[in-house]
Amino acid sequence: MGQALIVIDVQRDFCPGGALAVPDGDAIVPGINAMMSEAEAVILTQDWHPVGHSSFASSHDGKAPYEMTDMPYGPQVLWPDHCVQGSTGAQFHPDLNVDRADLIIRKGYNPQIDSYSAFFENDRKTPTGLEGYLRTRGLDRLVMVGLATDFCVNYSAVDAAKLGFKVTVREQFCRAIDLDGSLSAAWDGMQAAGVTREGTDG
Ligand code: VGL
Ligand code: ZN
Repeated sequence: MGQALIVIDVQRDFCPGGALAVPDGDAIVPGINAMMSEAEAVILTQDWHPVGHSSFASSHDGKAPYEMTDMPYGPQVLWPDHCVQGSTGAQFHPDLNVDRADLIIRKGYNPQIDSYSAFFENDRKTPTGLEGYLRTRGLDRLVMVGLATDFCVNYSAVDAAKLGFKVTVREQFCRAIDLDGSLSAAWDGMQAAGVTREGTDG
């Protein structure tokens, strides 16, 4: 059985200068490239929203970015418009070694449902197909890195652990948004789900 490196959403819009910039988001790129050269399998995720996506504050009258709304599937943070399909901001960071990827999985393309996790949309039940890909390739150990620690990395890691994969998050190759304590809540949730946190010394 094998190990896969899963690189979450290392895209221009999540890096400094982007529409939903994660502080220092680009600092992780060289280290991720180095990990890729050692990895058995490399999978990239790409946040990929249609224009007018329901997770955008601009799609809701009177709402500002980072406010909450109630979606049919539960509470949802509203974001600045970001990672619009085909836009420059949706591109991978220009220094990321995308040539090494075996699979690029896009998510968030359903206009009505956001998708933080690489495995399930935010309704927690619509699958992306990644689980089947990993299982048919026999990849049962997952190392996760990328953006943002407290949203897409967190949701992906927790879902993977719940599905029975052995999951490690490499903290120094992730960066967080950290809205209202979301980062510490994310680590608590990941640890409760059985995700291994590898810190700055790991
Ligand atoms: C993400 C917010 C909205 C992420 C994606 O990649 O963590 N966060 N869309
Ligand atoms: Zn998004």
